[in-house]
Amino acid sequence: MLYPNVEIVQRYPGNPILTPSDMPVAASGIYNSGVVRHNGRYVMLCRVESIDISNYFFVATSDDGYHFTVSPQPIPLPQDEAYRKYTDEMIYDPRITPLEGRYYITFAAHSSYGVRIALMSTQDFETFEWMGFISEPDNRNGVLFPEKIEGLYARLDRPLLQNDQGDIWVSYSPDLIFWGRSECVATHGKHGTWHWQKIGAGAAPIKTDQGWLVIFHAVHILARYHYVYHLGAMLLDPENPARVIARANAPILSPREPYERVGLTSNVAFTSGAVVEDDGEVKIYYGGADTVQCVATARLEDLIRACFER
Ligand code: M1P
Repeated sequence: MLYPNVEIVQRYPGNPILTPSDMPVAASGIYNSGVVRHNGRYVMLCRVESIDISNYFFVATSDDGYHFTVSPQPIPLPQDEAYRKYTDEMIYDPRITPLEGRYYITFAAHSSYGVRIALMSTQDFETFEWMGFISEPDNRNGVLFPEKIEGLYARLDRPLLQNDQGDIWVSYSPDLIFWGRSECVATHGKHGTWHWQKIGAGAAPIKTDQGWLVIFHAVHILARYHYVYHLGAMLLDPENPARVIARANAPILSPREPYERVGLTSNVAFTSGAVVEDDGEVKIYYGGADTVQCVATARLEDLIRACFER
């Protein structure tokens, strides 16, 4: 099928908005960061990889959503053995969900046991409450919905299948710690499609009058094991998010610019943050090539239309 040559997602001309040289430490990458609006400002929780391949989360703030100032120190994380046991290899891809007056941060915690979803929360991005690991291995791309659904907290995540494939699932919880009633929401595509290998949820689902808008990443394989990470969009039933109402057939953004194509991992656009403005503009924050932080904008109504029309 041929799609009209119309881009509904516009890259910010000043991309990338943060690069390793903006970091207060010697970094090889700053990307896949979570972003929310807090007290009238934009707050980003940056995924930072230092030159010795250690991972940190730094807070960065902005008045306009494009120009960010990074705090000099990473946020404090637990130091005890119980935390280190499941995080000693990597922590990454923080996603932030505003929920009941707090901000809940889910992230991937990697160790020799595999990758799990970890949870912490904050009210002010100065002090953080560690809440625990909320999945078994192998699961990541976890993100909470911003409100309870049918009386339960809800999250999207991505359990890994064999051969590094994966689908988006939903689970429910009475207390954010114990999760169950899991159901598959959306599957990766057939061989040869742009979402052929795996898909994973991005920023916290956005509530719209058409359902929950989920901006996700989807991976296809080029040649022999060269992954290409695209961004896609889908709408989920407001009361039963296991039901997909509509899903864009084509990516809403694919690696094209040099900062998306060339970096530590080539051809990656990966989102974990989005902010909806009062006028209906959506700022989509995404990592470029596992190296730099980028932002693009779209109209909320265009993203919804893309789910139905593309
Ligand atoms: O290297 C590209 C991406 O690979 C992983 O994505 P997924 O969770 O879909 O497997 C993550 O490690 C992500 O951080 C990274 O950008």
